[in-house]
Amino acid sequence: MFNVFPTARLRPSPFYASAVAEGMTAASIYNRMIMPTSYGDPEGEYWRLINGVSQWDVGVERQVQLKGPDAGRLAQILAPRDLSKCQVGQGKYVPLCNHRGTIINDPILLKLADDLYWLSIADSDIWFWAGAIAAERGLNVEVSEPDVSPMALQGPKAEDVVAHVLGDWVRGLKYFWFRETEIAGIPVAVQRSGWSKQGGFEIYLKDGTRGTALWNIFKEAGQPWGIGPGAPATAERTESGLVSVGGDTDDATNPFEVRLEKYVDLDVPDDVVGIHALRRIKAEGVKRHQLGLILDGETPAPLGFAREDIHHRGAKIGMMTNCVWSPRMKANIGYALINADVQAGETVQIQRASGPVSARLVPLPFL
Ligand code: THG
Repeated sequence: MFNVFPTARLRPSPFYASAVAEGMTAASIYNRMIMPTSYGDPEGEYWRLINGVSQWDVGVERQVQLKGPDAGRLAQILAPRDLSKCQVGQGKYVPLCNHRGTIINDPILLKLADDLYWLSIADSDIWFWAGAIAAERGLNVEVSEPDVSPMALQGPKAEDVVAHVLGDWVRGLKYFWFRETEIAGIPVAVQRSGWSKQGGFEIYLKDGTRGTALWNIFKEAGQPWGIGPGAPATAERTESGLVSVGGDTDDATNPFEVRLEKYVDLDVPDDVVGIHALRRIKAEGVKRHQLGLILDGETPAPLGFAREDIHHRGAKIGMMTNCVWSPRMKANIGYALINADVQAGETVQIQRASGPVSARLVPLPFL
């Protein structure tokens, strides 16, 4: 074991002390922050997410705030998805692309007011990007990072816990919709969202000094439902087909290649960043696509993010971007990013460090 020293550039989240107190045993770095990834019982943490309710420090999902008269215009310029009908209190999943149509982030956009938006980002620096584009386009909008940190409650029993704390109105929240409120005087936004397909909520803490207090309120309220600490789970998200931008994508991946087509609207205005490239890519047809892989063998392989080559009939057709043991499928599963002419149903060979392994290509999601 070694010690991690949080610094101004390796920022702990407001829930970091709680994560340590809960017995955090592993962490990663995301958005130049510490992201707890395990509490010592990966299998138990997985089943708690599938069957119960799991509490996550996801303060690394940092917010890019757009504020001012042109906030809505900037949001639309950044996102190749039609936002014209997005209402105050609504969130939307928006792939962000560069001018070549390459996906650079996939935040949840929250519309807090006509002149106030947050982009709840994945792992890349969007403040520079948004600020530069706003300035180049001469927009009247301020790009900043607010004091806002998400904590997630995920799993089939999350709704009962959140309703116990906040009231039954949360049961009526639609997917990605949110409401700003207070919990024991702590300012929060409560959204039906989270990086799993097991259902749940995210509580966006709006005062970084109150992290421990907020954590403990949900920890205590969740006792009757067996709440416990956890983290975004590679196994569950892979089974569920969720995309991890930067993990499953490379520096040439467009949204069509990784099943995000339904979040792209090609008829957004011409000033949207990347839209010309996306229209051209769509017209020419995508060269690669993302499929699931079910690997041969019945013993859990080590977690893999190595981007191993995939071969089909003796030729390299692409790469495996992640690989994890699925407790529900009892198999090692992963994602393939491969030539679009090789379809589900085919058998391929993955060039693993331990030697070649056969795998079957299947549609996503697995479950
Ligand atoms: N919550 C918050 N911020 C985040 C994430 C989150 N920022 C980083 C990262 N996760 C952003 N990426 C995603 C990816 C997928 C989803 C949410 C954020 C997601 N997708 C669903 C799906 O693909 O099935 C639903 C999308 C839809 O239908 O609109 O939930 O988790 N605060």
